[in-house]
Amino acid sequence: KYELKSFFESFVLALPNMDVFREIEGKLTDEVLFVGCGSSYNLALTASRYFERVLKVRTKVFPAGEVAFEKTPKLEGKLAFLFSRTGNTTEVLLANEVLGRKGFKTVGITIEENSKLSKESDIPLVFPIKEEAVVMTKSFNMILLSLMFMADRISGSSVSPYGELVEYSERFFDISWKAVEGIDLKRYEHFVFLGVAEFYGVSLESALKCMEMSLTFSEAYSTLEYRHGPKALVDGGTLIFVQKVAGMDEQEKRLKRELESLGATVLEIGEDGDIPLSNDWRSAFLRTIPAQILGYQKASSRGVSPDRPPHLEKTVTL
Ligand code: F1P
Repeated sequence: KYELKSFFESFVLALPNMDVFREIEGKLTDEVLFVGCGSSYNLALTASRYFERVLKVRTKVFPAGEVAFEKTPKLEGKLAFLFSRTGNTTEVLLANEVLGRKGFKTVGITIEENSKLSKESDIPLVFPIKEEAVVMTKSFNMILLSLMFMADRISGSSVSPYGELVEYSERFFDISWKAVEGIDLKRYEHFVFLGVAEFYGVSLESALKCMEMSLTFSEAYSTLEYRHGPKALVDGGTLIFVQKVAGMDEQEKRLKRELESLGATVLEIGEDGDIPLSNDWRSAFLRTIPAQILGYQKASSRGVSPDRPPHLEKTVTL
């Protein structure tokens, strides 16, 4: 919790001296690619939506495996962001090679200075974050915060909400912890995460987190998509998190009523929600925290390790 605050402060101080920042700034005129695997794909998806929103750039997002084996539509543009916490995931490295051959400048976003991605990408962007666990948690939040902040700085939009959100992060963590602690987790074997736009990326990441950490069936949808089929699986063992968004109050209320009438428990994250938070898109970097806590607490209640899921390695190689 404390770490997020000190990381943010040092990132803000370092930003004006980052060459990478100026290089990126000058190359945002064409379509920009966002590429990654797993949590890093969810990070790419979430960041791309915010870049589109504030910088008015066109973006395309691909799982690295589709770029690596050239299964995408024709790729246009000059700049590609490649995300990999460890910087050694095979598909991301192959995607970096393919994009290089196609004339893209690649920005390698990672936390490992000595990784292949930081050496092989044209513009390495290495964040000073330490994360030992196999499952990616704080790197997701911190890298997302940094990229959104960068996008706002480049576009000249206000960055003051970040200060307030980072300030609120410790309380948000505590509130989320208590909210999850208040749930009888043994009752639930099905977790659902709903959100739109940036908060859809956050929901995908939330579901992946709960699945990896607690080995519980978890899924994510764009909020109203959930009514178009997936709700057939709702019962008393379903716990649903809705990421609230400005301008959809009425729809969210009706959805909550409907899902509760089917037996589900629904928790809302956002303004006037069960876990209160600003509805500003900039709050995206905090919105995975309730799921990270849920994954942790559910794993504890099942006696499994939230840090080391079976069959999974920190770096997935092909
Ligand atoms: C990608 C990833 C992680 C996941 C697990 C396996 O890694 O899929 O998202 O949590 O650790 O690898 P990376 O390319 O970001 O290092």
